[in-house]
Amino acid sequence: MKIFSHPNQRAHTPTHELHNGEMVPYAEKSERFDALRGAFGSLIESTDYGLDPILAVHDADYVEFLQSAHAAWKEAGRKGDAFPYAFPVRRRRALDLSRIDAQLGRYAFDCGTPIAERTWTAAYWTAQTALSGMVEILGGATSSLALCRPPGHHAGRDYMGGYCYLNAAAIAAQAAIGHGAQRVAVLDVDYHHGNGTQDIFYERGDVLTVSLHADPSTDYPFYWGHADETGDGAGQGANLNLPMPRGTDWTGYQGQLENALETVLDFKPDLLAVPFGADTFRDDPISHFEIDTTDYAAMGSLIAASGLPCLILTEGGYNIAHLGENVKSFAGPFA
Ligand code: SP5
Ligand code: ZN
Repeated sequence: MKIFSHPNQRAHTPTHELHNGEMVPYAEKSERFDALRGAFGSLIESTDYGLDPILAVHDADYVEFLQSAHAAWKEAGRKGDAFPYAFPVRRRRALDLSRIDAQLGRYAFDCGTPIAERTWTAAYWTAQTALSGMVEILGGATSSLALCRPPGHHAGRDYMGGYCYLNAAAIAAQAAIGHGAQRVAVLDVDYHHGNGTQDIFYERGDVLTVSLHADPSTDYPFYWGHADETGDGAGQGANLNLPMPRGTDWTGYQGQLENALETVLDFKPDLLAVPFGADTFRDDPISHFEIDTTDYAAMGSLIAASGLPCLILTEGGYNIAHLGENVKSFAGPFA
């Protein structure tokens, strides 16, 4: 299996996030990227496919915002990382405001996703890494692994959140459609609901989105990920959420994964994208599932047994000491 990444993905280095009313050290550290890369022997440097495949998913004004936000923040005389603090809530009319604080609120849905000096560079290369992995699949490989960091699955067409800026899985899925795939399935196995991916494809019948995650009535991102969200319009029936309670271990998870795979196979996709989060790990510092390192091999086996060409993309996973071995365990069963 070929494994893709790019050194620039390390460039994103926020220091803090707002968590439970306090500024705490940022959990999505660049050391995560070193741990991911360190777990694998031979890595391939991602190819640059440019902005077009990003703009096929994300709005141009949002992309321009990501590129310019930190410079605007500095120009306003601010120090450190750019944070939003005021948001245009329901029923506010759309306003195109230039003040950086108004822009940050417009394009963010939480206060845990700061923009640092080189956030754009790292997010851009995470997207290129996902695209490089997808090109490998489109070229006939049965699997590939994209070491994506910063992660992507919380980012929507025009918003960031949950440590995510550009939705790498969505960009890769859309690129596959652009290269002639008729149907693509996205099977999200991060601890948190993949709200951005769900949103991007919610009204589309050609991309199935399935997510297994902690119940959003107790866990982030709260406002998406409930079982009754099934898609809309042409996408009706093409979204499946499988929320699970805190404390879920592999025994509980396995049955839901089997249900998810049944839905994936019924959809008859040409290929599968799997945003994988090792934050379901029993010793993850911010999450509450009980999956073990060896369980990830069983998880990978079940998914690989679908026989579908599969792009794996990394998402969360905040126990840095175990991150590399957990991803390696999951990817192991794929040919
Ligand atoms: C991709 C992904 O897994 N995003 C998860 C975002 C979760 N954000 C809400 C939880 C924040 C917990 N922050 C704790 C920081 C401790 N240093
Ligand atoms: Zn997560």
